[in-house]
Amino acid sequence: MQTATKLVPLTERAAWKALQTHFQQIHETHLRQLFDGDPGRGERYTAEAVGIFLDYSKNRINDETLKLLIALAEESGLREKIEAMFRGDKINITENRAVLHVALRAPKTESIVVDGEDVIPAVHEVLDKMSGFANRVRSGEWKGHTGKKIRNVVNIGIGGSDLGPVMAYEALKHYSQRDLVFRFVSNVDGSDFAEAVQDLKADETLFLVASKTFTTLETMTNAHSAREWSLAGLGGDEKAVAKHFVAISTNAKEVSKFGIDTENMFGFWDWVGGRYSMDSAIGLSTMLAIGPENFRAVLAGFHAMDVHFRTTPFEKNLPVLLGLLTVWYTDFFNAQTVAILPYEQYLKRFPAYLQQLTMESNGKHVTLDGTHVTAETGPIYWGEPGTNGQHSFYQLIHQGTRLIPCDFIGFYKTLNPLGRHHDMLMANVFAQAEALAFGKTAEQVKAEGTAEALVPHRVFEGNRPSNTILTEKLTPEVLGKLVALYEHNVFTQGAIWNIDSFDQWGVELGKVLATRILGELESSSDPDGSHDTSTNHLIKKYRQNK
Ligand code: G6Q
Repeated sequence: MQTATKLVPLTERAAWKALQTHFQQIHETHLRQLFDGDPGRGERYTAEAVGIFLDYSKNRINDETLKLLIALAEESGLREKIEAMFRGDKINITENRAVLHVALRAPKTESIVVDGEDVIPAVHEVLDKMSGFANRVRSGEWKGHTGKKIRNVVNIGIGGSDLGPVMAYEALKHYSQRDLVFRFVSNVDGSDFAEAVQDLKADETLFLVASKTFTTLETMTNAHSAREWSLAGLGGDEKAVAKHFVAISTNAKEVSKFGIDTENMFGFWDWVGGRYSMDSAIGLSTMLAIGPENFRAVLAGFHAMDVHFRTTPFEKNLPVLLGLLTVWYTDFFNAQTVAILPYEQYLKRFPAYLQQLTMESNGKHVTLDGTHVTAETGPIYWGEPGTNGQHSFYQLIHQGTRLIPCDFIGFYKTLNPLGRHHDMLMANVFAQAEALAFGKTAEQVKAEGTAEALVPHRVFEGNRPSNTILTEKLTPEVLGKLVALYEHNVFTQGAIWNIDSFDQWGVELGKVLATRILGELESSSDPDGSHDTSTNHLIKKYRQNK
């Protein structure tokens, strides 16, 4: 195992200590005061790059906070860590792997060497193979076993092999080929598969089995059920598999074992983490939906943000600023969550996608050198698209007792202009962020003629922080930029906490835990009762009632 450069524990770093003192001075200061004392604040605390505008003025910070957070980033080795990732160093030390999602969107002219080999030519070879295949399917040249055109594409995968593809399909539906139907099956719950195929015909249906390892229980179970369903609908001829199944994997051996010709396999590499893989061959469903050219535009968007992250000074660096603000609230204000609030219906799965990206990456309790962290790590990410959330959980953000930093994401233009809809949507973004920051005082409430007894209920304390992210409209390129913005935001947080943001031992545990119990649920003889009494009882109850 490669070992990490030893860093001074986070809470002993000089900038951390300075931030602690500074926190005592600033944490009671209201955003109203910060704005009153600085007429230029709303324009000054902004940054814009690659067409993405960030207003971070409604955060509980001043120039000193920013200076100290940036000093913390420097002391935590963020600059060197960024370079190490882009260079292809094996920064995922617990799996001894490079972390090179940035190579997936690097232009052909770049060179990134891993274990003595430049990985860029292979990346472009796979992209070209995907493009050829996508063009054949989209044009109808690729025929199913009975000679029919493919009309339905079903992606089977879970976790990183599902959430990115689903999110990207939903986000870019506007650009999709509308005569192709896309479905996504992930859960081992048979209802997921049954519902996905219930109105489809096998002779027009193509399955993409997306699994980095090709051993994941859920995906393999669904893939085998898909194989049976497909063959049953195609007269049982095994040869049909070649026309109706393709694999996306790093494991050629298991792909062949399943019966998929490796000719129909799209590869990627161990240096692509599942949750960082939507821009690898795992994005084949996206490419089938929006076409190779649009897919390359997604990659160009990712790359533009990569270059920004790697080359821009921290004080103007969008992912760095977002990451540092999250550390500020998580570790000093003890905020436990971050709300992601996209005001764009097509981004309805973006918060779910970010949940995996952020929480699987930074849900860690030990540092790279194996010692227990000395400060809180990964906050809980959650959210829903606006304005829907406003009619439910925003209540708690406005008037509850917890501090919930919010990221509002809005667009200057809509993809579906319809009367006044878009102005109304955006008016809500600005109004919500304003209300959260400035609130409404008892005096203001009284001045509105509110009955005395109701005044406390109608007071909004304000001082609730938020970022507002604005960009032109939701294009393939912009989606790439937004995802990369959060990937590097996560990286920044992980660098400060000095954790391995790229392993996932908790997820690996889940992959093995159920296997033993499955045997006990299916066995004809009574299990030996060797679990705790609760688990033994639950197993018994299920066996009696199933
Ligand atoms: C992602 C995780 C996890 C993984 C799934 C699917 O970073 O490792 O979500 O993507 O468990 O794994 P396979 O692609 O190997 O089936």
